[in-house]
Amino acid sequence: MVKRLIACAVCVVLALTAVSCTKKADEPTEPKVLLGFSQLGSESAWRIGNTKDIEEQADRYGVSLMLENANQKQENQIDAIRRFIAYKVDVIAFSPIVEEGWDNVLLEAKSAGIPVILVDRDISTQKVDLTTCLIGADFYKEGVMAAEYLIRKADALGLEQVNIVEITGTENSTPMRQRQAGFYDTIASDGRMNILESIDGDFLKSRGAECMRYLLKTYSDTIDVVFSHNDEMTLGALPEIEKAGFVPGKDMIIISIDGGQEAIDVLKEGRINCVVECTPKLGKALMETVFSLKAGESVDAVIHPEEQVFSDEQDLTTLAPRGY
Ligand code: GZL
Repeated sequence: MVKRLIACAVCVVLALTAVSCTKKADEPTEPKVLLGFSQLGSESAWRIGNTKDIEEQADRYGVSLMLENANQKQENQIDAIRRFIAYKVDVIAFSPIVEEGWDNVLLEAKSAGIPVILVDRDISTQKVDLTTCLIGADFYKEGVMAAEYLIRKADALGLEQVNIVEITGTENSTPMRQRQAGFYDTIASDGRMNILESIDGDFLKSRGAECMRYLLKTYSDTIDVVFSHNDEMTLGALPEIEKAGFVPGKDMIIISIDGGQEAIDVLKEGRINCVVECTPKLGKALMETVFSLKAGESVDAVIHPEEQVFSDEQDLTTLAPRGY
């Protein structure tokens, strides 16, 4: 009797093992993909939203993510990329804090045969094929859309002279260079437009406040427009404008870029006039590109997300929550 029981138990174990082996053999096994991502920092709601989206999409797509935060230092990004190379990740992605200074480490990645995806921002190099593609906004177009809004606003108000102060993002970064170029190129043929001064706010709220204090002290009520390269700096500037006795959105036209919830809220309050959207939600496109590269497929050189403009020309009451 005991022998029969043992024989039955052995048959059951063998059957289960066979099923599990067969099951494993049949299961479609997605290739495990290891992505090394160097995030430049946590300087803004946009950046924090970008990091969150990349983590969520990696989880959703089953991508193993090694994410390192460089805390606004290029040398930390370079070190992280070298660690990813040593770790032999399948793909490297990073958001370069500035455009220059990447040739050596990207040549090392190329020698190691690891494809590199640029996320959000671009690099400037004389070398060819250091990166596979760029997934990020068309910053030049964002600058154009900001200027086009200002021209419409100046027309609507019948302004004959428009004095502009500009608070720029991180010097030598792609968004700073291209937002400024798009804005300047678009106002160049409009004789009313005059840039009083452009000053670097480094995409930081605290620097936005400092820059605005200096600009108010220097130009006071001659300022007609504040063009700020991101919401963080705009939100830092607003209290300084109010402390100086001016009504932002009325005494001064305030134009911002990113489109995070806090900026949309002050837009609805009338304290700013225009926010050009720059979506941080690049994670889905990144994961799809990672899988394409892993599968040996070709990918587009540049992937730009769709973006829009929010302003006091629209009814924003039904606008969905921004998520960043
Ligand atoms: C734009 C991104 C910029 C945001 C800022 O894609 O690089 O950096 O506009 C962020 O908020 O700091």
